[in-house]
Amino acid sequence: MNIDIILPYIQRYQRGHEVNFVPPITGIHLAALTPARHRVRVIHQQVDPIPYDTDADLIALSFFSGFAPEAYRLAREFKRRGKIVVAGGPHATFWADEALAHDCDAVVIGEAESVWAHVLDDAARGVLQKKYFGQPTTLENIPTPRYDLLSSRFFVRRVIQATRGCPFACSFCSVPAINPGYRMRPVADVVRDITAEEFSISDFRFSIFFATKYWWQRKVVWFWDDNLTARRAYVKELLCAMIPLKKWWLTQASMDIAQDDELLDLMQASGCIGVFFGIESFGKESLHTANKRHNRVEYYRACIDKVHQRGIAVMAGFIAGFDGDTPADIVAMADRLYEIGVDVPFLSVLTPYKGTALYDQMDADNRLLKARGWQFYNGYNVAFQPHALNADELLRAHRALWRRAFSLADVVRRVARGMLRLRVGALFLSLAMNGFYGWKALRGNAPREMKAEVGRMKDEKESTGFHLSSLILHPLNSE
Ligand code: B12
Ligand code: SF4
Repeated sequence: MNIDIILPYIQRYQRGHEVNFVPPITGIHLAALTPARHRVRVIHQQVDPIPYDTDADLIALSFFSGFAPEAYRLAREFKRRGKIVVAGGPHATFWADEALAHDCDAVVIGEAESVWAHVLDDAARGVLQKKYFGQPTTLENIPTPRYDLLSSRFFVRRVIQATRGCPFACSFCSVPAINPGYRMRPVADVVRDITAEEFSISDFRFSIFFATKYWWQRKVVWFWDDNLTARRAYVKELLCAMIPLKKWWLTQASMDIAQDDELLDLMQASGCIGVFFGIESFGKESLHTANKRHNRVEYYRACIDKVHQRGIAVMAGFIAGFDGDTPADIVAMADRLYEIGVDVPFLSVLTPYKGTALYDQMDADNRLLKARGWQFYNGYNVAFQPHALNADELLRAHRALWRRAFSLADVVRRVARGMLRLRVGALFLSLAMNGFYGWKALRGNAPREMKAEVGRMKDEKESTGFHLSSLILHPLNSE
């Protein structure tokens, strides 16, 4: 069969991305799991046009909740063209019946490894079932992602996964439900993927730009793990194996790594340039209700200092909309994140995803804004009734925080401070990411405010006049 794996996308900024930095790993991983007898392509709607006239027999859709309206529009388009449509990923896993009701022929619930070949066999034989339940398998014998299938528009290409799962259980996070337990790939397999040279030489066009880009693509390794450092013995073994590879690498980790000097030293020695911490809030009560007990406000600065002592940049996620948050608290985060030393902030709005304790609580308290479609679940919009303020006030406070944190003054002061304490790769990262967001802020290209009706997307005009807005009602409306 011919298979197109599509990752639907709805633009999250008013005028799109100026640069597309890092691709998801999901599509190229699923492509690698696809038996070799099938021809497979990977299309990221974020950068690639949708091939409506494809010769594919089967369309595999992988999407987050915030992109579900577009995924369902595409399912309908491809269904009309006689294709078999299979859905999977974090949204379809929790809303399988909804996906089936929106023109998907089958849904893979959970992880693909144990069932994907079986789904394809069934599809080829015309006996596709509606639901397949992917069991969390061991991570041995995972093939190298199909980097060769990535669009050259992504600046970083080496995305990789060494572990799955996270031992914590934060109330707003669906990782423990999506990837239960904590599983690790053999270190040798991870090293194999880090060193796989599959980047297209056609990108190398004898110009300084492409030579730089090609070098950067080989140099940088971005771990898309939920929490790479959770098992210390494992991560230390991995980092020892990475030292000779001389890469620059980045990952997500929890703040407790700051207590492990040996680990921090190994991170430095193996070329770590950036670590992402989910700091989330400066409110003790918020951290408590979020079950984020491993974050201690009084130690934020000391933890970040420890990472900076190794020249590693700190990226950090913050969430606006916890019950204790006032608009003033939210906007004040811009200064507070600078004070504790964050190099690159990521600023989200609290979002109740299915599969989380937060969702169950909001549902029980009747706080889900049921008239708002899935596009409100993109991390930058409000999908629930906040406690201390109303939904519009929360949105405005988030946008004020975003504009403040990425103002020219804040961007410059973060990068300037980095010059004194970051290693070369980390400084490069801080410059690139702050530049990326700072340029957006300068152009007024802020996160997009979703409406009950999403405006026409670039690809819609290529379709047959079907309007996204007819799909975007929240399924809870019908309950
Ligand atoms: C890496 C990551 C990112 C990266 C890359 C984003 C990307 N587009 O991939 C970054 C940091 C950019 C990111 C950003 C965001 N993320 Co994120 N991210 C993750 C993370 C930690 C790992 C995902 C991953 O790559 N896993 C490895 C791959 C191999 O596995 P996988 O994607 O899970 O796919 C497996 C199965 O799901 C299944 N599968 C998936 N798709 C399909 C399709 C088919 C057809 C089949 C058969 C099977 C299948 O098979 C795969 C192999 O087993 C997950 C947590 C998690 N454990 O899922 C959150 C997660 C996916 N992110 C989430 C969110 C909310 C976001 C943001 C909206 C956050 C924000 N506030 O801005 C943004 C959206 C940005 C964007 N443009 O897409 C949520 C999604 C919840 C939901 N229901 O939508 C998750 C689950 C975390 C959470 N908070 O609960 N994220
Ligand atoms: S520490 Fe991070 S990955 Fe783990 S449950 Fe909390 S938010 Fe999710």
